[in-house]
Amino acid sequence: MKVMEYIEKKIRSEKMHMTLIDPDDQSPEEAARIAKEAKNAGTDVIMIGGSTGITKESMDATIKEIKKSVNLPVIIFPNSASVLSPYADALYFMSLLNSESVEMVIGQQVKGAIYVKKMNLEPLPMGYIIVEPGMTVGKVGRAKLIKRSSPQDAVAYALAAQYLGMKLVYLEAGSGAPEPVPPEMVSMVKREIDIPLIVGGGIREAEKAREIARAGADIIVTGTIVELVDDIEEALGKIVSAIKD
Ligand code: 1GP
Repeated sequence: MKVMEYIEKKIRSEKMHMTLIDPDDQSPEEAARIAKEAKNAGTDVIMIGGSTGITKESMDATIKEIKKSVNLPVIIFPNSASVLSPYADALYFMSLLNSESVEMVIGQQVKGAIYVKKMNLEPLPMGYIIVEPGMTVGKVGRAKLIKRSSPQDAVAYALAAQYLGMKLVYLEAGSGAPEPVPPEMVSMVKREIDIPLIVGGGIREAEKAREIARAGADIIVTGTIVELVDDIEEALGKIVSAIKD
């Protein structure tokens, strides 16, 4: 089954959880161990990416090792066209819609397109929208951050993504954000769009995850949490059960 089909089918009956692993933060073997524990905790997809420092070598090696140990779909969450890997199942073919840099909106996509074709990667067209505080990705991506107090701006970007034919919208507060995207913003966006809504950045507690899922996120992404706890399976398990409740 194609990854997009898997996502569309799954969110008809439940909320999804995706685990983001930065290939730059640990060895490929360690990444595979994290992926395995995340799978045991009930995560549905492994996303691979990060804002800085990633090489194609670490991307390839990490994905290969993860694919050896878990049979979950692996999606590349790229920060540029130079980190694509043929070992993944799919990649977010994403545009940072609220960036001031044309390179982030369409430049890297043009550079990467032919490689996506050659590597036979499934592209998942996604509109990426960065909300305050934005953290590193907000800076690196030169985002004109959506204000936390202006959910209507997030709605406008999300609708534009849908009308451009994108299949997913991702509201991002930035990895390690002190607070996730406000639930009121999530619910306003969800009310107006018909495509699946992904929310990530700053989600470390089960209660917050539940609140955001209830507000209307179809997919919750967590990354940093796995670096903060000793027992990944237990910590992620709580988040996953909270959103799938
Ligand atoms: C970053 O949304 C993801 O793109 C994950 O954020 O690391 O804060 O969980 P965290």
